[in-house]
Amino acid sequence: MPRTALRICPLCEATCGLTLTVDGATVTGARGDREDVFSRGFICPKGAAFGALDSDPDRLRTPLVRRGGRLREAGWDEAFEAVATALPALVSEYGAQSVGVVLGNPNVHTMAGALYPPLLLRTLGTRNLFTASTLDQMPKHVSSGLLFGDPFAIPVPDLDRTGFLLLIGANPVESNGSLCTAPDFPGRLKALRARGGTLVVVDPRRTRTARLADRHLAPRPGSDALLLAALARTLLADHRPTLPPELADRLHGLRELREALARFTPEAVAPACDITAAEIRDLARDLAAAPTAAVYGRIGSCTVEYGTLASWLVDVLNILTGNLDRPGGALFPLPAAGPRPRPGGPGRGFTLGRWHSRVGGHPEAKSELPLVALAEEIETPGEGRIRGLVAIAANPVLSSPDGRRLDAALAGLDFMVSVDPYLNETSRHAHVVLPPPPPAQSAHHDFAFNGFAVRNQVRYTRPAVPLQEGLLDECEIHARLVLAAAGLHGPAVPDAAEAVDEPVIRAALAKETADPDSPLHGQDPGRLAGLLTGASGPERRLDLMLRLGPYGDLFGAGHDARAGGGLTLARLLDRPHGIDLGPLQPRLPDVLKTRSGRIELLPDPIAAELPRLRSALAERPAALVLVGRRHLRSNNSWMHNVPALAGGSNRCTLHVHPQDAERLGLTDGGRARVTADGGSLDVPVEVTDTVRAGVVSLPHGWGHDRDGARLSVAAASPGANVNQLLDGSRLDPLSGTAVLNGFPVELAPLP
Ligand SMILES: Nc1nc2c(c(=O)[nH]1)N[C@H]1C(S)=C(S)[C@@H](COP(=O)(O)OP(=O)(O)OC[C@H]3O[C@@H](n4cnc5c(=O)[nH]c(N)nc54)[C@H](O)[C@@H]3O)O[C@H]1N2
Ligand SMILES: Nc1nc2c(c(=O)[nH]1)N[C@H]1C(S)=C(S)[C@@H](COP(=O)(O)OP(=O)(O)OC[C@H]3O[C@@H](n4cnc5c(=O)[nH]c(N)nc54)[C@H](O)[C@@H]3O)O[C@H]1N2
Ligand code: SF4
Ligand SMILES: [Mo]
Repeated sequence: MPRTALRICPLCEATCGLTLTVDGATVTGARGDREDVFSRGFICPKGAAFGALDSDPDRLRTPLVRRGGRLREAGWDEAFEAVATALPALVSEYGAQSVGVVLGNPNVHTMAGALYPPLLLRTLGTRNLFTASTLDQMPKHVSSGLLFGDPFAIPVPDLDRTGFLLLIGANPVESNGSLCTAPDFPGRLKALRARGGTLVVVDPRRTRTARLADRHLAPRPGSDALLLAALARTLLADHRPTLPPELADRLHGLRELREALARFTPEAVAPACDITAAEIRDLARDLAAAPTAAVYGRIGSCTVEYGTLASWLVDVLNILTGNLDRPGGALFPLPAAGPRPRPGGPGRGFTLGRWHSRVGGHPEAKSELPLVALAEEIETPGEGRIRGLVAIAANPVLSSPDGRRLDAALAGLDFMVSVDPYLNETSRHAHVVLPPPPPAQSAHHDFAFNGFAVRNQVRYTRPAVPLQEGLLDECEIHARLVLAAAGLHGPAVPDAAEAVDEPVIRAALAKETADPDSPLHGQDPGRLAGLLTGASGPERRLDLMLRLGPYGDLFGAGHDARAGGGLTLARLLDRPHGIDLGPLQPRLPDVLKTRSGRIELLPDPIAAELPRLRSALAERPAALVLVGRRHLRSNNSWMHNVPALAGGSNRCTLHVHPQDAERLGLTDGGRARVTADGGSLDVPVEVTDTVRAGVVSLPHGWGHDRDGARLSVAAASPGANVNQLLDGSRLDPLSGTAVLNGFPVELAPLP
């Protein structure tokens, strides 16, 4: 008998609630959960394909262990034993830095990815941490760290209430949003326009999002920092908006900011941006005049040469227009499983470059090193060379620049373990592959995305399908990996949850009860631990975080009417469609953790970067640059194996403007050779005026033509790996983020 079960969708940042139809252990259908407190029934084609993805026959169902050079199916004990033998041996022989850790994007879409990697890193003691952030949003973490003192204090546009939205380098109609969790982002944009609000999109392509907009500006890629600097300068010089006193009193460096931006007049930046000074002045005027407004930038403003400057300027504009931290502007969410707000005041601040990478001398940011530096850290001999690697939910061979080099570097590792459901371009190098179960068999709570959600709410779904025989829950895999990193395996590990999760719970409760400002001060941590409910280690940890969180019951000392008297896991389980916690509220000054206790408008590292931006005014722009794009039915590098999502317009083609096509002798449906720093690719051409002249676009995540992977559908239409055009030398220096957009290319027709 088919039944239904709820599952929060883990396939993009929108976190829609799904109602799955389940027959036995098979998901036969998925629709939007109309009663979900946040997504209200919305679903996209990826969510609708949940069942096909869940039952993809290419998913690994047993661990793989390399024996005699070949990966062979193995049991879990054998797999963990191999890890527990190899990793500690490397650490004892070559030191902690000899093991690197790579964390890929899906870690923010699983509970395991939120709960265990910090423990793994602590156990290994390595500083060689590389994540997808340095291919993505690290510039935003750095700018928030510098402005507000906390790299996670990222304001999100108040999508449902704003009167004016300026979207920069984001295409939420295809991506469904990022660092702005909003199920049905397209519907929310339409609602903004329907209530008389204004949508302005800045993108070198006329995207589906741009087509919804009142105004679309198509600047030259990579020039956003200049455009934003000119907007900020115009606001300061011509509009001088009156700031709400709560905000004005908390600013530090306004005068210095005005001086630092003086040279970025609309006239000065117009040629580099290829937008007229009048258009820039009009936009500044409209932004200043809007009753409420939010400025929001994403991939196209981050993975570019001046990514940190652009990310910083986005919030400078939110501040200068008085829109930071007010309804309708850009606000800081308050997630249910996050910490309770503490009174603001001088904090520890945010520091970059507390250590540097061994070979390239790249500064750390948020304890991470640039992913583009991974290959050289493996290749270059000497003390501290990476010889072992733990890769969790990561496919850097495709997602990071110069995959060919990384491919060769990975092949030379002494030991590599991948936690991945697929044998793909990256995991094929592993000595041990630990596959998580299909998503229907995992519980879900969004630890990461509720911190970026446009509405405070909390939801939790238990596994929709019981864990099938022979599989291990991903939390259990991570817990056993932590133990294996410490050399423990087999009979030495009777209960991984007990051994790994309970110490975390005890430590958190010990800290809480020792805090004189806590209502739980002086209580017995052991007694409190005994009050936790939950069927597993991760559930008990979730219960703890919810109870100690901003809406928590504080074990009886707290109260919140929305959560039925104070949030607990048990109360959340009673509300399977989630609990709405209301619209975002102002949170200043509590979020501030800068040393001054104020918003640092012009932090030193930013001031030191501005001369480089000024020199960009004089540079001659490249004739042709490349940008990426995303397709609604795709997701980075791992969703090309589902027939229901493949094909149609979801193809790896090079978009070329008709003028460029004519100039270069390219034809629609023909082929071209693209060449850049890292090499050449031969790709099919699609002539379209959705890209501006002087810009071509190729999506990422393709290039499934390597031997040894097991992706039968993807391999049939492999596409080309755009990141092979890069050699990894182009970086946003402050954040170590790869420049993936707006780099120069050359094009030639192929017969
Ligand atoms: N040129 C260019 N390159 C880009 C981008 C771009 O815009 N342009 N975007 C960048 C961005 S924003 C990102 S985030 C990165 C993403 O790059 P990565 O972090 O490498 O992530 P994915 O490509 O999504 O690959 C995810 C891996 O996780 C595995 N996986 C899927 N589900 C699970 C799961 O539940 N558990 C585990 N353990 N593994 C799972 C998949 O099989 C796959 O191997 O790519 C970046 N690369
Ligand atoms: N369907 C789908 N959804 C996804 C993903 C996916 O791969 N597919 N990936 C997920 C991930 S990991 C992320 S991080 C998010 C990303 O979410 P978004 O940032 O919304 O993603 P993109 O569609 O890459 O939008 C970036 C836009 O920036 C534009 N752009 C490029 N260069 C520049 C520039 O220099 N200036 C300006 N102003 N614009 C520029 C591009 O043309 C593109 O339209 O999407 C998530 N959602
Ligand atoms: S928008 Fe994102 S979260 Fe919602 S159904 Fe689609 S993939 Fe899933
Ligand atoms: Mo991303």
